Amino acid sequence: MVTLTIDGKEVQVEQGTTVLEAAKKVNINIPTLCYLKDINVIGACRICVVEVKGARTLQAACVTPATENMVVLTNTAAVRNSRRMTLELILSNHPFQCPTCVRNQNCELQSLAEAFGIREVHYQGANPEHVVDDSSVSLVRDPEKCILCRRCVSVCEKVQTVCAIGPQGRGFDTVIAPGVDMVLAESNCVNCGQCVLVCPTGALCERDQTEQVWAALADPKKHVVVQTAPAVRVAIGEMFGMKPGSVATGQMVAAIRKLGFDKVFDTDFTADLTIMEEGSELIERIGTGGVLPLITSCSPGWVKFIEHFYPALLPHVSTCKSPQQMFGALAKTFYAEKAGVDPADVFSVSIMPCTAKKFEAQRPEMNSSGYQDVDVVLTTRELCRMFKQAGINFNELPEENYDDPLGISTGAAVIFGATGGVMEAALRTVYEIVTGETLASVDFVDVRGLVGVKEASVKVGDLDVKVAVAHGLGNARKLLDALQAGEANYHFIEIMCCPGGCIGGGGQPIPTNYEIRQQRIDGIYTADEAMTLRKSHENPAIQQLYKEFLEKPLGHKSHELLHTKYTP
Ligand code: HC1
Repeated sequence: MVTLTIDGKEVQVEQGTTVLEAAKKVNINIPTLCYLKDINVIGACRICVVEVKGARTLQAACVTPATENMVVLTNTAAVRNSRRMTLELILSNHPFQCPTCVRNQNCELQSLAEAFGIREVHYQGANPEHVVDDSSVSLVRDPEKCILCRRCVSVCEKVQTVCAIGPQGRGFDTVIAPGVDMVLAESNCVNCGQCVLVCPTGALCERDQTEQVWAALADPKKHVVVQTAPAVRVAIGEMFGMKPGSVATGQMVAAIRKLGFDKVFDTDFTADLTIMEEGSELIERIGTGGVLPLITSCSPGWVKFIEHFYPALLPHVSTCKSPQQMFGALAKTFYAEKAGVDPADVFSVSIMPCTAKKFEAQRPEMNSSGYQDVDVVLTTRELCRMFKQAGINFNELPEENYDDPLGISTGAAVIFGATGGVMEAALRTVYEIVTGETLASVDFVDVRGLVGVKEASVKVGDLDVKVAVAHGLGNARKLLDALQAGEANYHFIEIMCCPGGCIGGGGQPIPTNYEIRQQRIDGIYTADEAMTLRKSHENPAIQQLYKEFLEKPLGHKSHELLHTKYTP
């Protein structure tokens, strides 16, 4: 341990702790722009400078280790002037587009400029012209708004191990972009949007498709249906001042209905259906000596990752489409028929915590209804924008319920939104179907939580079913490397692209950090416990769907509508 003094307060920290982290321990907030704990610790932006007694120059707190008897001052005239000058230099090379920027009022640069009272910029930057990269169906990259903090580069490289973007060019011409003059759509970007979540400005954002949805809602010929993903309900309230993890399902349903959708349905319905299909696929593969371990397929960033980086392992991936796409296929077949609507007139919208879902919806495989199964995917952030445009007072809305029958679900479905949830939901069903016995407890806690790779073994009849769960593609890579080396002796693996699972998806409210992810996960299990039914096979609407339409899991119709093949 070392003892130091920060602004007159004595603090004890472990050897190797930075001044920035030591200051946090005594509630002293040092501003930062490039810092991301454990991910981007490069001292590049110089906003976190502090005075250290005995040092000749100001020191960047994020990269300066705390030492014994160190005396640190974080709020002197020299510190404030330096931070102000640095901010002015950044702003001198930044477009003044705040009112029209997607991150207006949620921008770290804007907040600091405000806090430091910057009313004028005394420097003239080079302001080179850069082209906006809008080639991706999920993400938009605007290099002029980039402050070169490299957070996006580090997340893409260290957390996701995708390395789709990096610094290109030199000096004022430096841009963060895919290499060799590629645009995002041509790169190996998996569309996860983790870069968007850490971008301090509006240099990276989702592709906004709200206008397409407004147009469909205004078209009297269109029958507009919407599905909402499990993870949206525990995050959306944050954009209206609620605590992270608040379960705002009923208010969200009411607000969506106010926008004018004809039906408000739930992705959770098809999450239950996924468990019926994927659980049956697991049982079949175990019983017939099929390819094991079976790996989940519902996270589209993850699917693109395995297609790019481990194509030889694709036979392990479940043939099940994701719940989003199962819903899309059913909306324009089963539902359209039931509602007496021409499927050509059904406009199917989904609300997702995920930017990669935009990519998934337009994959050529995803049109088994004869149309594009899901027409538009909006992120949580885009939906909130629509609420705000419509003047909806979210917090004051009385709760409403989803429409029937595609709005009926169980607790097993809502936990899809947290890492380990798909696995837990599958175990609840597979156990009871295989053994014919009722589970004493439905809570498989070993697969819950934010540990990167989790393992468990569950006795199902005579078999010890071995499972593993990874979230974040860096953790997925560890499991895949083990699988390739013949060291992954599992029956079933769940992989979610984003850290924490979908609750940490790239379309979620900003900020999304470690603590907020944990709070949203807590919200997911609160929502699970509040459900009357907590096992997918007990969902009466799913039982009815099989009776009326699909016949049986893995049956002919299921294969036509609910399963797919991914190709390298
Ligand atoms: Fe997800 Fe899924 S859990 S992938 O994270 O399987 O996005 O929430 O909707 O499709 O159900 C996302 C979330 C989501 C699908 C489900």
